[in-house]
Amino acid sequence: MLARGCIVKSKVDDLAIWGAPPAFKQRLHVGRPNIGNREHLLERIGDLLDRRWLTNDGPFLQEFEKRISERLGVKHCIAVCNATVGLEIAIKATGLAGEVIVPSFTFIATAHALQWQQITPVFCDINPATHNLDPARVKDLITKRTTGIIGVHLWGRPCDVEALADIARRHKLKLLLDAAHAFACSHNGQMIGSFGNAELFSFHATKFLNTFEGGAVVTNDDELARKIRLLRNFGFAGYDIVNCLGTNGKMSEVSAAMGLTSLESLEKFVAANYRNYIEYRQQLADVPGISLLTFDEDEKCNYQYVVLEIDEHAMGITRDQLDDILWAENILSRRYFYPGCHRMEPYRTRYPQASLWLPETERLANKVLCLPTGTAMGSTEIKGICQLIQLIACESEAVKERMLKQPLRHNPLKSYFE
Ligand code: T4K
Repeated sequence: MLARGCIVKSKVDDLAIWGAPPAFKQRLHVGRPNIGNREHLLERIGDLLDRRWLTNDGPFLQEFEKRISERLGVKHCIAVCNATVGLEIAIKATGLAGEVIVPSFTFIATAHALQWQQITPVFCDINPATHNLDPARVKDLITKRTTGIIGVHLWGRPCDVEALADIARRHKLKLLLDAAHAFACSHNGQMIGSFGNAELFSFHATKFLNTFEGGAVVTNDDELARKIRLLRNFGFAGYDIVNCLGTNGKMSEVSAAMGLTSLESLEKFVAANYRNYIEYRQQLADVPGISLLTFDEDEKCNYQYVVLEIDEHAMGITRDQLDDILWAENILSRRYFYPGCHRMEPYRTRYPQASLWLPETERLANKVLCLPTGTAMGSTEIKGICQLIQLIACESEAVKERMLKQPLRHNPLKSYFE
């Protein structure tokens, strides 16, 4: 259902941050789930209840894994309960230990999956043009304790897999790719999923294709796939044989049913995201201080994130001021991935100097703002959001001055639930 009904604002006094009614009655979320065909989902749920087979390598899970492998052209897909556990399993299966090089400009799960296993995440700076790991900086961070690199395809845009693979090969390191954002995206015509030793997708509710909670590890390596399957199921190698330390990383049948239903609508979800992206791009093109992250249209892409970079000098107000103003209007923009993993615990305490070697991460974490997209968003909402941003940019001097004088009315804790 679309969140119709937008109050058009034409002057600074109309802004909800000073107490006027918000532009949107219903809150607009960055991570509003896409829902496929309900009847198909409910039919599948009926089937699994009739079968009384709810989890543990059930028929829906097997079908889901097969569909993903075929779609991506990768030999093995091992579906998991969420991408964080999938990453932990992939890390263990590839034998990572000691130190692993990761970006700090990513969701905290990338770093936590390492630290959870007492492996040190070594934070590396990014290339500001791509928002992804800078291979030149990766090289500088390799020590005797380094065993691997985890690249992240942030926003679904591929990281420099060739350069990272080259470094990994030369230094005998493993390469994992956190592809949580990159399902159904390609790089040089090849689907993301068969790069590095293994890649990892998230199918969390907020991802453009969801299984409620869920994820998948994909690889072309037979032996690695065998290990990952073992680790996903407590280490069971047979009916009552456990021969290694495993965990419970299984995806349930109801999640796989949602996954199969979501896959049926994948093209529709991508089309909605693409339409939204084009509308934002057109309507924000001339706003001073705002640049919209673009995608390579020659590649396959899911367009699931609408990412702005705010230049506060050109726009006249800061990213955080814009974020506060939008929230008051019921537009729940997100400062992903502020402030960077290195400024979150336990890393902030352990590596208090990290910001010194992460200048680009620091800069970007203070500039990025994500806007709502997905099938819950239509032209009316996007037009309303863009008109507001245009108004704020045009009147930035007045807005800034008034923000200094007048305390904010809305809840600064930014809860989703009123
Ligand atoms: N690697 C990377 C690079 C990742 O980005 C992620 C996850 C992972 C690894 C780990 O994947 P998983 O283990 O989660 O499979 C959200 C997601 O929870 C997280 O999966 C995702 N990345 C991250 C980028 O976004 P939060 O903390 O921002 O979620 P939350 O609860 O604030 O929700 C976001 C927005 O979506 C809110 O406005 C509320 C709305 N929402 C959320 C849910 C769950 C809905 O409208 N409906 C819903 O059902 O992390």
